Amino acid sequence: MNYKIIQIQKICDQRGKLIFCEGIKNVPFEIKRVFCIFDTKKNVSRGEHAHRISEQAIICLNGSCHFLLDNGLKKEEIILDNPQMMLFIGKNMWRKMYNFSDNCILMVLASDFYDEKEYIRNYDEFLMGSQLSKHETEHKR
Ligand code: T46
Repeated sequence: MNYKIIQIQKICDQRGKLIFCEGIKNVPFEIKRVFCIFDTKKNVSRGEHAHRISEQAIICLNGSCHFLLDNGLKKEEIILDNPQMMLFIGKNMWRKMYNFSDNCILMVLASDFYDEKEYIRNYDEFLMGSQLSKHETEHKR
C-alpha cells in the first residue's frame, strides 16, 4: 500500500500548541500546492479518485474524517482525528473520504500544481492500471 502515517512534532507552551510542515523534511516531497476542505455537508463522500503523478500529505486540523485507501488489490481504512497525524498518500492510490465530523478541516499539501489530467476518476480505469503494474512487476522478477 502506497501510504503511511507520519507523526508530526507538536510544540506546546503556556499559549497553546503549534505544528509545522516542511517540504522534504517532515513532508516527503517538495510542497507545490496547499488546499483545504471544510464545511463538508452531512453524509457526503469526497475523493473517489487516484493520482497518476502527484503525492499528498493530509492533516486533519479539526474534527475527524475517515479515509478508505485502495491500491486495486487491498483496501484499508484510516481515521484522521488528530493534527499530529499526517497521512501521506503516494501515486496510484484510490482514496475516498467520508464520515466527516462537524467542523472537520482537512489541510492537503500536494507535490504538484492542480492538473485535472493527472486524476483517475474512473474506478475501472484505475483497476486496469493497477492490474497492469502488478503484471509488469511479476514479469520483472
Ligand atoms: C485529493 C483529495 C484528498 C481546483 O481547481 N484546484 C485544486 O487544487 C483542487 C484540489 C481542486 N480544484 C477543483 C477541481 C474540482 O472542480 O475543485 C473541484 C473539487 O475538486 P475534487 O472534486 O477533486 O475534490 P475532492 O475533495 O474530491 O478531492 C480533493 C483533491 O482534488 C484531490 O487531489 O487527493 O481532495
